[in-house]
Amino acid sequence: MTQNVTVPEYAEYKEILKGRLSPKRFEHSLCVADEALRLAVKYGGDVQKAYLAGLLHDITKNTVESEHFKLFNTFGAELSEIEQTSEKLWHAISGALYIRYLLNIDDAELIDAVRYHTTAKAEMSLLAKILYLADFTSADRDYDDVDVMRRLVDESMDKAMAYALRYTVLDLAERNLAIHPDTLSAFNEIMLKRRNNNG
Ligand code: DGI
Ligand code: FE
Ligand code: FE
Repeated sequence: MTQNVTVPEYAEYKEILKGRLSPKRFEHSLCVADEALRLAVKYGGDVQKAYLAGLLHDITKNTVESEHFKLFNTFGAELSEIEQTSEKLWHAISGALYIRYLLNIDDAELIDAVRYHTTAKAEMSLLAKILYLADFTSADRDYDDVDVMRRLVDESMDKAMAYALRYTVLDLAERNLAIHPDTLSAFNEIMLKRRNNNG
């Protein structure tokens, strides 16, 4: 496990999460928090913030449609057509609102990391990348190439971002799902960066 790094217990947040999430999703949140902490230690991020972002990132994942839209309306979030029609994207938007306004966590970087943890975007902060990748490599994850993803995330953040975004774009295309412009921006950014670095 992680060496000598301590983070607060966050018992109150865990209680709130337990009340809002299925047992499996609660377990996932704890695993993403642990993995985000590990990556923050490895890549020099803010360990406490990474853990908290991991813990809270899916806070509205098991929320019914009406509650998502209540949060959007109450806090003035305007959704694009693709956001309105892609329900998997709702929890990232409503989750950021929930954390900012209902939990009163006034930390723009943490809120932004949660907001973009599903689509990614260009010019992500270190914290946002840590959360995005921790969601792919947390201990509870079990998809075909999770071992490749776990190897890459320990090798280089850029390699891991490139692999994760390629995986996501291919998966969405294969399932005939619309690809969010933020996902494509993140994909293009990392592919151009790798091309330039490779000469
Ligand atoms: O909430 P998790 O399951 O832990 O993971 P997540 O927040 O990364 O959500 C993954 C889901 O989001 C997966 O079903 C694919 C979907 N998704 C990610 N990017 C896009 C997307 N769906 C659409 N339509 N467009 C995207 O760009
Ligand atoms: Fe999520
Ligand atoms: Fe998640």
